[in-house]
Amino acid sequence: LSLESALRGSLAQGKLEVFYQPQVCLRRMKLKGFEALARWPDPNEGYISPADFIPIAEKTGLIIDLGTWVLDESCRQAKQWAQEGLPFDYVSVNVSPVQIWQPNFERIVEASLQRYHLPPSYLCLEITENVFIGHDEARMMEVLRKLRDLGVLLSLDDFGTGYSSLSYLNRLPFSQLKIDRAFVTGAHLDPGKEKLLRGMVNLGQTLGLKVITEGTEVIGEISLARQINCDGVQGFYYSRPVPACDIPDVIARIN
Ligand code: G
Ligand code: G
Ligand code: MN
Ligand code: NA
Repeated sequence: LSLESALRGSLAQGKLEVFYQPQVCLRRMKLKGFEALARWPDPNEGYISPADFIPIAEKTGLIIDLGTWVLDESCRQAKQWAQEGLPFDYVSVNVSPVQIWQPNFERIVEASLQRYHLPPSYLCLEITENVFIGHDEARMMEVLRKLRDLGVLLSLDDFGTGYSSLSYLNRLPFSQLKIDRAFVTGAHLDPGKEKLLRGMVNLGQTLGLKVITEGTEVIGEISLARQINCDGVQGFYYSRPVPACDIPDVIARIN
């Protein structure tokens, strides 16, 4: 059985899961939101990493169905948490470049929001900056506008590693910037790295974006993020990605 058909089978049989990783506001010491991350349970290996199956899903087109499912399940879960009164602002869902360039992608997003009567501000879409490769800014602007008009938040993911252009950062309707963990890991131990991170945070905030660091794993990185006034941190220090049922405990530990 190829990995692709096994993945397709698991998706069809409802065997995929979504884990959630908190993002924390250091200024208020409160939970801000969660990133939704796909998980593929394997009877022998525990979980197969999305780093292994997302690229296959993208190559085969399966990412369309898989991504639609993750989005829908995340909206369902966000609505449930909101109804239970959990203190959070949004759930962030990764959107593959393959998904965003589908015609009418915004209809798919709208359908999930409506299915669960989820207010759109509870949903954030994480778009990796590589989404721009091979497309012009005008087309990108059109797609992002349609999504923004729904009322969802847009986050630029993996900032600094891909096809970065500071000119689009200034014009496209993102509300959040996620600094890739390559710039965060060990930044408290390396003055050059620290300056770069500080500069990236200032740049994002000057452009009116909320800035989140990824891969914030040890206390030194947390302290630095606080010192340079980052809007939020995500990483193993506060929590690994966990199943939805563990989230109330994680919040109780953070807030
Ligand atoms: O959760 P983890 O760190 O193992 O994820 C590895 C990679 O897989 C990350 O780059 C993450 O963005 C990506 N990924 C995880 N879940 C999804 C998903 O639902 N959709 C897309 N497009 N990427 C995902
Ligand atoms: O590319 P994306 O930003 O979607 O990546 C999310 C991935 O980062 C997930 O696979 C998640 O498991 C991983 N991740 C989250 N926090 C940490 C961390 O503190 N350290 C490391 N090494 N990886 C992390
Ligand atoms: Mn992401
Ligand atoms: Na990233």
